[in-house]
Amino acid sequence: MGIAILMSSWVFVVVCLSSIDLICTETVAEELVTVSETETIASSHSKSSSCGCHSLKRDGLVSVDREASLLSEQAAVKYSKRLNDGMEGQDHRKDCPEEMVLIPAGEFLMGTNNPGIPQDGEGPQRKVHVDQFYMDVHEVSNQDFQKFVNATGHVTEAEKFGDSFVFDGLLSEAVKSQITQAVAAAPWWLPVRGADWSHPEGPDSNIADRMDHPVLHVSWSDATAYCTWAGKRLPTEAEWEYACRGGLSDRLYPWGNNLHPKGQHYANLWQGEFPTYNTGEDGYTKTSPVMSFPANGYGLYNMVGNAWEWTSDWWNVHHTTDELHNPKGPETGHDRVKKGGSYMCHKSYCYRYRCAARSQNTPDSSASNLGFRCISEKKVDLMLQLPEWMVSWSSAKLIGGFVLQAESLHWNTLQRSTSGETC
Ligand SMILES: [Ca+2]
Ligand SMILES: [Ca+2]
Repeated sequence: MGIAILMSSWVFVVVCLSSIDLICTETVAEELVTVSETETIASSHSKSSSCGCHSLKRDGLVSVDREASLLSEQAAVKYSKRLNDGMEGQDHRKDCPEEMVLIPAGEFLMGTNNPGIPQDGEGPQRKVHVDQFYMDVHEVSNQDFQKFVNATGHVTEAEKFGDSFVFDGLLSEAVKSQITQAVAAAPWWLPVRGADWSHPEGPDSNIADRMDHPVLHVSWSDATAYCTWAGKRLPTEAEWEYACRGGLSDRLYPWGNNLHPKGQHYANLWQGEFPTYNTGEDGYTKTSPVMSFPANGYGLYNMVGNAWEWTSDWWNVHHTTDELHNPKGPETGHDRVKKGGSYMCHKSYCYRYRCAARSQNTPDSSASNLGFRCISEKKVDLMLQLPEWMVSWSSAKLIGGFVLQAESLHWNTLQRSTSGETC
């Protein structure tokens, strides 16, 4: 399927904040526009948007001056797992263990009665009971996903379609010069041919120096295939949010209500002005290692920030206030729920790095800020902890083949689109 056909059918719901923090939502059809050599993407954006988005200006690469870069590098060390755990100087490969942690059964207040973004369906607050489960302590890393691909031969949807969305601030000039289309309502998202999980910024990029960072450019179907292969599954939104809260009640973030306790960063977010200037004050202008920053009360890292995380629920903004046990969301839908926000989230634009916050994408969407983690009823470590040579290619291929066959039926019926969250 050609990229042009795909682009013309994509629908975007853009949520944005004006300069006075007025939140508005606009649904825009056929949002990909052709960019001529003389027309800037910013100008095409301003023509098509009337929800305050016009105040956002795109002026090329995110600029990080030298002084800011040095401060960012120092912060990256400060918020590394090794320093947090007093492990400085130890084997770097142990920074990213493939572990799960028990999330005990309990009840919690899901959602909020003081929504930061009401139209996302953050409220009303309701009591939910959740059975115990085990959860990956960190987002699935590139290293984890590499093992999956090696064992199964899985081809991601981004690879099948031949493109994925990348934040323009991450792209090389060589890649940007070949792009002729942009998302009018969110011009910092560019469809990049050849962008996929192992080439996050397009064909001239790789993941060699970030194997312990979250895997990106994975669709909901890719995430489901990975979890199935690992003997796990995606969390429901209720399970994810319960785990995010880390045993705390009715708090904004996994660690409490203060975004910067004692002046410290607890998550990889965006500091500066979105989308033009990221100071990297927290150490990272892109993704960070999956076990950077302090873990929450359950031992989970980066539940908010770093990479968005897919859940198994279909998207819906209307919720019952009845007490529910292990809710699984609507039975059908168009989009899947994602949680936690990413390194691109800033309060002025995307105040979604809260446990109650939520957003959505169609299941076949992929982007440079969207990943996942898995859960299971039983602790599963064996498969992923086996040395690669012990994972029989033939047996794993059979397992992977089954998954791929099942998923291919789903893929054939889907149109790729980016809807909802655009940050
Ligand atoms: Ca950051
Ligand atoms: Ca995350």
